[in-house]
Amino acid sequence: MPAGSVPPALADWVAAVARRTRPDRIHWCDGSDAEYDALLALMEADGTLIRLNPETHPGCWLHRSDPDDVARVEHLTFVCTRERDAAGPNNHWMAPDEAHAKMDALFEGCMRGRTMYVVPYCMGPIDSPLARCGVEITDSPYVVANMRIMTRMGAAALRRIEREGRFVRGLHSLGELDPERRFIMHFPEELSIQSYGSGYGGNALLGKKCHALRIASWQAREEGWLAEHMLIVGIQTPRGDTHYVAAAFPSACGKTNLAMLIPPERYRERGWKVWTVGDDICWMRPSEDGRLWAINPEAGFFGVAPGTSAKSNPNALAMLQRDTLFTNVALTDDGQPWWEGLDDRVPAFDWQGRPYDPANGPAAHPNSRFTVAASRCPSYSPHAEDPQGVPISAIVFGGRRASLVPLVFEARDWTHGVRIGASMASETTAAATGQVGVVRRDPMAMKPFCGYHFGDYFAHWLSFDRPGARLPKVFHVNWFRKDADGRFLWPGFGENMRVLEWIVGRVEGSAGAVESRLGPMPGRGDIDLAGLEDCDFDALMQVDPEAWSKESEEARGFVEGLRPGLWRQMG
Ligand code: GTP
Ligand code: SPV
Ligand code: MN
Repeated sequence: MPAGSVPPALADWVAAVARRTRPDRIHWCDGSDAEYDALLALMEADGTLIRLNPETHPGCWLHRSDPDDVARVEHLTFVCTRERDAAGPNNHWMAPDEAHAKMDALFEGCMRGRTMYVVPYCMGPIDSPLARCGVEITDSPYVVANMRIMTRMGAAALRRIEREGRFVRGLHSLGELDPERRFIMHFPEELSIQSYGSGYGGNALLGKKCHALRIASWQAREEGWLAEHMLIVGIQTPRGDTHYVAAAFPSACGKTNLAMLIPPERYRERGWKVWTVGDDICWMRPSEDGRLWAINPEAGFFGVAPGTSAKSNPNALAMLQRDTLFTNVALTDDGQPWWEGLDDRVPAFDWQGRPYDPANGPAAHPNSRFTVAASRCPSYSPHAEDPQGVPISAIVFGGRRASLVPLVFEARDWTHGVRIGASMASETTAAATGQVGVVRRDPMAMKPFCGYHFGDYFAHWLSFDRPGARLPKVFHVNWFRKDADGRFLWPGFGENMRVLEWIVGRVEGSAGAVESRLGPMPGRGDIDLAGLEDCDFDALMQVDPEAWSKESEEARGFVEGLRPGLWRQMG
């Protein structure tokens, strides 16, 4: 037990878990440097981590997952509410009693021979009224090390839990890493999570998707706020005003990249700056001034490695030079991390540790990741840890759509914005197991993360439009439209600044637009295209009326299938 007092409810729960799981030892995490170093040493000794080249990458480590455990598993993820309808058709559901019986059996004796770590953590700045605490019990030191980077973990969180009494209980075990014995269960009515059989990212770092989205979205609905799969970025104009934008893109669809965007030189010369607040999750709450104020509940980035380069995301690359955990990337012959899109070197070993052979597929797993402290990001906002959060001026929805969907358009008002968010669809990516590249409905990028019925979720979004509210403007973007030869029509990455400039201009009332059936859109003269002579703007903005009608009909059918009458309420 740690020095100082532990709330009895926490002590009792830890004791009960230990009786069931039978660990050899219990370690209460304090979050100290010494503890982190000891964990790394332990994992180096048992092969869980490989030290990377200390000259080029000091403090950096590589972890190789079990090859069957490299992504979230949506088909094994359940929301266990008393009433099936509360979870909605958007979630897999299991009755709480049945889920508990199943999980109790799996956890029985599963920590024999292992250490059980008790990880108190805080999602959000430790002194923020918007922040929430949890405790994850896990038998994976890799999970502990990641939680230390991704959350405010240790003694300070424990003190807050002691003060508040309330915390989300997360129980995790690697089990046998057997996909047949793997479940991620959520009990929102009990504020608890149980995860067995995976050590990977969103399945195992329970503060992230399980707590900060699935459980938090449930709490947010009860308490009148929003827990969203969104980045938060500050756009500073040449006049010195900073507008905060929250953007929901599905997994592996560009949140980290947009959050860390470096404006093209022409913009920098004029005084534009971009500040990173968060890259994956946003908690926002209406404040007394009528605006939505947002915090990033995380303290680190668990980002997609492939595609990250000095050209696409120099901020990310800079922070990955030290004190970073890499998962499932490839290795060069001198022990440096490598992935597709980084540079033109040829790696020596692939993500499974085999000598690299292109016949085996990509060298780095397509869902390989880095874990790094947010404070290491060169563009980290000086307001990222403000307890009251930052005020949101614009909400952007976006998906990965090879055809049909134009570069950018604007919602006519909030209710229309909710309809646009609810109508989102996107091609699936390697962030979850299953087929890649299939268009599926992913409203507000929350398909895998909303902890309750989507019909109730959209109604909750609509409820923010009330007297006195000063709601953000809503937009939709698509960086991923392709030409007939399969090439991206839009250069993306830093050049997305041009679209952000238009969005900020619309917020300030200075940018022009043309009306369209989708909503206002930039005309040729409304968006800065200087230097993009090769870019076919008309092709990017073109909307096929018939195909669009079909798409809208599908979205309407989807929304009406959730709760009849809901579509009409959406502007
Ligand atoms: P999660 O962490 O899974 O939630 O993903 P994310 O939304 O943060 O996605 P991320 O920014 O890591 O980007 C995922 C992939 O999309 C990477 O391979 C990027 O290189 C690529 N990508 C990001 N932005 C752009 C863009 O503007 N254009 C194009 N073509 N690709 C992009
Ligand atoms: C995502 O899949 O949206 C991620 C990675 O951000 S994970 O933490 O695995 O959910
Ligand atoms: Mn994500």
